[in-house]
Amino acid sequence: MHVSDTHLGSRQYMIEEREQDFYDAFREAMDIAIRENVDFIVHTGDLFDTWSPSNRALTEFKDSILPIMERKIPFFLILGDHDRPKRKDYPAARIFDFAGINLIGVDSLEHRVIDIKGDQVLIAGISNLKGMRKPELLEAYQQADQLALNYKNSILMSHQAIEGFLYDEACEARYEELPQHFSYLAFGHVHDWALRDSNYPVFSYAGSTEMKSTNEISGFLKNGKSVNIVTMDNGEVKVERRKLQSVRFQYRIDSDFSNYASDIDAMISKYSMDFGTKKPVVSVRITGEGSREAVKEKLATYDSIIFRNPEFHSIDRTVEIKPGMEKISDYINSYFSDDPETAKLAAEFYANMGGRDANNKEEGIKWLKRTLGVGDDDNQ
Ligand SMILES: [Mn+2]
Repeated sequence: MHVSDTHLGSRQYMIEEREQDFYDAFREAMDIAIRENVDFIVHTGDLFDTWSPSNRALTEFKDSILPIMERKIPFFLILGDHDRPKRKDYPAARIFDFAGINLIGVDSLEHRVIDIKGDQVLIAGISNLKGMRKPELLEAYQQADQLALNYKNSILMSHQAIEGFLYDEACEARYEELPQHFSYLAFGHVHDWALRDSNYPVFSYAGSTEMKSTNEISGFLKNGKSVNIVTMDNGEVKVERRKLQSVRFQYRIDSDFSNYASDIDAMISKYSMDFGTKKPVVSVRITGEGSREAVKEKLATYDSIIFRNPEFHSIDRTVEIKPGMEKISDYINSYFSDDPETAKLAAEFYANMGGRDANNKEEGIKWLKRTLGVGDDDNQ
């Protein structure tokens, strides 16, 4: 089974129930592994939502893997960008080594060879490498490809953005740069499920098991959330999805003051069969002029739906929105996601350089020197 981006400990929208949802989805994934009688599990990163998960997240993880441990199902894991430790701490997942959680590829490419019913299977993994470590990544891919030459059945685990699956600015490698000799490329990082099985090797983003952002809603409505059940036979790979039933239904309504109520009713009649046992969470964005209080009162009348605080916009503005990346600070925060202090510094530096035009380099550097208390004084 290939599972990814479980983000245990995440609490979307600061709604209490949204923390439990991530635990439920992970537990369901582990149940599927047992039901499907899988030989082993690969998890391609972002197991936890942060590098320093809460005791609750650690406990939920432990409880969910106990049945896996009892059945001695091997569990291989790499780190994502969310759970890679900051500075010199240990990865949280390493606490569970005694339970058979095999964290590999933390600092460089690592591999294991396991025997499945007399067949040798190569499992290679490299944890998330971002930004300036990009050349290392391509080297690791080449190194991995050499290893794969010796095995008929092989899997590479990696947690990166590959061109064609996310907007280009965020991508760390091109599809053509991926190793060619593996049977299956198990990827994490992109939260929407994706599969390329028309050519060799078979490539897949298993996708997240719950929604981390409203940008995942359209992918969820189309494909649902799932894990991959992968069959390998003499290098032949077949991928089947198993949909997760516990995922909380979400929807996003973009409307105006006169139509929002009918849009909500249309959503209910179209999707109520898909709501499942959990109350759906609905985000509402309203453009134009009208009574905001009346909208809030109306939303409060729906007992069976959790509405987030509605978003109001007085003028309709069209901007190109990339997933989770509306502002330059989103790019900066994403790049330094494990180091909020540096992210803040970088954002301020950018602002002091004159922002988008960046024509005020001198001012920016002066500001930086002043802030860090280093270098020359202003006269030089
Ligand atoms: Mn993720």
